[in-house]
Amino acid sequence: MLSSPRIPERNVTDPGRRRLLGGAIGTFAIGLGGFSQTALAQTVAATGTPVPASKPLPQYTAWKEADALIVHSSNTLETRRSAYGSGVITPADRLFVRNNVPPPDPSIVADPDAWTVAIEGVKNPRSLSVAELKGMGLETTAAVLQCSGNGRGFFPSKPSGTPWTVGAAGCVIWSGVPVRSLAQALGGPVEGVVYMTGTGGEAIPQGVDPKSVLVERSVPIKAMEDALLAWEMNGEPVPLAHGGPLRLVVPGYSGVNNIKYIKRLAFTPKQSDARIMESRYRMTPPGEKGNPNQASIWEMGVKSWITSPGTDGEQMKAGRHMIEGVAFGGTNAVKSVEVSVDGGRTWQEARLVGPDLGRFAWRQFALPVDLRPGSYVLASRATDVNGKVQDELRIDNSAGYNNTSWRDHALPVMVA
Ligand SMILES: Nc1nc2c(c(=O)[nH]1)N[C@H]1C(S)=C(S)[C@@H](COP(=O)(O)O)O[C@H]1N2
Ligand SMILES: [Mo]
Repeated sequence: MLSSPRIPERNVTDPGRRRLLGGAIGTFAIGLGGFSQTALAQTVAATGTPVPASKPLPQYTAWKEADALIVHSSNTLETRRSAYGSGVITPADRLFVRNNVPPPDPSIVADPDAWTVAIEGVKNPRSLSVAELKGMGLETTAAVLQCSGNGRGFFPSKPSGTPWTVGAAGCVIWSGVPVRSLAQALGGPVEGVVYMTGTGGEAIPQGVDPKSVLVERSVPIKAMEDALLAWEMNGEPVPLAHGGPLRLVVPGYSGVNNIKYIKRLAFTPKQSDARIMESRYRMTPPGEKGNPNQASIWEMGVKSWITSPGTDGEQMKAGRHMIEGVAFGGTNAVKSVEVSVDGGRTWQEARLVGPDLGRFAWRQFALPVDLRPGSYVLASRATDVNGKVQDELRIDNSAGYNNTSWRDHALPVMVA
C-alpha cells in the first residue's frame, strides 16, 4: 500500500484525529465548567500549541457543533483548525459566524418566502419578496466565505478585534437568483452607476446615529456578474446565523461584503457613507485612522493553510502522514499548492484532491510525507491560475486584515 504514490481521495480514518475530536476537544465542549486545565497543560507541553478554550454557544447558533467551534463572543464563532475535515464543503454546523451587531429576531426566518428586499438604482425599482425572487432565476455557486480579519491572531501588533487564526472561513454552496438577471428584469442599472450597495436588515437602536451601526457595503459594479441573492446554503434555507432569509453573496470578495438579512440592494454612483464602508474595513496603515482613500477590503488574495495533521495540539507519531489543507484564490482558481515540512526551505508539490467546484471555491490539497521523530514546521503555499504566488509575509495594517502570509500560517509540530 505505502509503495503506491496514489493519494486517497479522503483521509477519514486517521485515528489520531478522530481521537482528538472525540476526546480532548470534547472535554472543552462541556463548557467552562468542564474545562480541564490538566488536559490543556498536557497538550501545550506536547506540542507548544495550546488548544483554545471556548464559551457556550449563543442561542441563535445552538444547533451548531460545539466541539468544532471556538466561541469568542456571542457574535464571533471560529471553526477549529482541526475541525475542517477532509471534504471540500464546510458543514453549516461547523461554519464560523461573525456579526458586527446582534442578529435580528429569529422570527424573520419563520416564513422565508415573505421576506422582502428593495431593489434600487434600476430603471424600474421595486420591492420583491423571496417568493417572487425564486421565479426570477436560479444559480448555484460554491464560494469561500472568509472574514477579512481571518489570520488577525498572527499579527504581532495584536490589533483590536477577534484574534481569528484560520477558522473565520469556510467553503459553502449558495443557491439563489443571479443579481445580473434580477437587474436585467428590472430594466437594468440606471446611468452613472459604479457600485452595488447592500444593506443589512438589522434594526437600528433608537438614539444611535444609523451610519455608525448600519451594515451597508458597496462593491464595484463588476461584482454583480457573479453575485447572488441567496436563500439556500448547503442545500437548506439559509439559517439566521448566516443571513437568512436572504443573503447577498459576492463570490471572491471578503466576508463583510456578503450582506446578511439583506433589506436593500442598490446600484449607486457612490460608495455607502456608513462607517463600516467609509472608515472601517480599509487597509489603514498602523497608527492612522481609516478613510475612504485607503483601499477597501474587497477581493480576497490567494491563500492556503494546513488543516491536518498536528493542528490544535494533536500529537504526532513517527511514520507516514497525510498533510492536508485548503487553498483558494479569491476570484481566481488555484493552480497549484506546495507543501514544506522545513518551514519553507524546501517545497514539494501537493495534489489537488476532490471535486473542483469552480474558481470561487477552495481546493483541498494533500501530500503524503514520512516523518521521523523530531521537530518540523509544516507550511503550504498556493499559486493561482494567473501565477500569483501566496505572499510570504503579511501586509501590516491597523485592523489586521487580509493576512495571506504562508509563514504566519505555518505549523510547528513535534513528532515523537
Ligand atoms: N447584515 C449583516 N451582514 C454581514 C455582517 C453583519 O454583521 N450584518 N457581518 C459581515 C462579516 S464581517 C462577515 S465576516 C460575514 C460573516 O458571515 P457568517 O456569519 O455567515 O459566517 O458576514 C458579513 N455580513
Ligand atoms: Mo468579517
